[in-house]
Amino acid sequence: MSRKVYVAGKLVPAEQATVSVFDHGLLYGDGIFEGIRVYGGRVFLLKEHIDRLYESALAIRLQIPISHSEMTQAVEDTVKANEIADGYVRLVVTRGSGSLGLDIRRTSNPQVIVIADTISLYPPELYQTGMRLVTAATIRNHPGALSPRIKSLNYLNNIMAKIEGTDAGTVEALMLNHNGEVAECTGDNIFIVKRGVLKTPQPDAGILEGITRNAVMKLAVEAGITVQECVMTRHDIFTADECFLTGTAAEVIAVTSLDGRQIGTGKPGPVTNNLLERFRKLTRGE
Ligand code: PXG
Repeated sequence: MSRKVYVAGKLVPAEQATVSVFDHGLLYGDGIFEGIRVYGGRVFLLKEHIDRLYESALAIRLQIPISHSEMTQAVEDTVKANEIADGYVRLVVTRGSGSLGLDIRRTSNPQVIVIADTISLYPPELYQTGMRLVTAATIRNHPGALSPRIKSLNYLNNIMAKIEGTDAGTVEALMLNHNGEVAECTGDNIFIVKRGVLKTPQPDAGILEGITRNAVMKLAVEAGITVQECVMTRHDIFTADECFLTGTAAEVIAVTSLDGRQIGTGKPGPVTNNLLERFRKLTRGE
C-alpha cells in the first residue's frame, strides 16, 4: 500500500504530495504545525490539538482555509487511508506561495498538509532508567520576539538547543527563558515533584502549553496530587525529589540528573511512575 498524504484538499500518493518552492512556509518558516499521536486507531486528544492549531494561526494572522470540523475530518481520513493503528500525525499549515519578501498580503493559498507516519520515540530503556539532561546555552525565544506559545514552523531556536544536548550525549536539553528561569525542553515540557507537590513553569514563562502537559496536570489533580504552575530555577530541579518530561512523543519520562547533579534517588520516582501509568491508561481510552 502506498502512503497517502493529504494536501490541497485531497489524499494523494506520497510521491505526488508537494508544495511550491515559493511557499513562505519553506522560504520563511511562516506557518504552524501540530504533532499528534494515534493509539489503537484513535487520534489522541485531537480536539485539543486542532484548537491549539487554530490559536497558533490566530497569533500569526494566518487564515486557515478550512473549518475545525473539516480539519478533524482530514486528519481522520488520512489516518484511515494509511491504516495507522499506532503512529503519528503531522498537521502543517503554511502561509502559501507568494513573491519573495515578507509581506503576507502577497501570498495566497495557505497549504493544509496532513502526514500520517510512524514516530521516533525515546529508547524504551530510558523509561526504566530515566534520562540525563543538560542545560542548553541557547535560551528559549523571548515571548516578545516570537512567542513559544505559537507552534510555528520556525523551530531553529529549539534545534540550536537540541544540538547542544546531542553534543553533550543527551536526548533532550533544558532551555531557560530570558530571565534565566526554567522554561521547557526542546520538544517536551518539564515538571518537578517536591514534598508531594507537582510543579511546572507557567505558560507565560515562555513555553509551549503542551497538550500532554495539560493532560498530566489533570490526571494529577484526579489522583489527589497538588499541582502548581510557578517560577522555577535550575536550583529547584537540582533539589527536587523527582523530575519528568511530558510530550506527544515522550509521553511521561523521568529525568534523573541535570548538568551532572543527581535528582532525588537517581531513579524514576513514585509520582512519575504513577502519572506515567495513568497517562498510558488514558491513551488506551480506559
Ligand atoms: N515544548 C515544545 C517546544 C514542543 O515542541 C512540547 C513542549 C510538548 O507539547 P505536546 O503538545 O506534544 O505535549 C512540544 C511538542 C516533532 C514533534 O515532530 C514535536 C513535538 C511534539 C510532537 C512531535 O518534532 N513538540
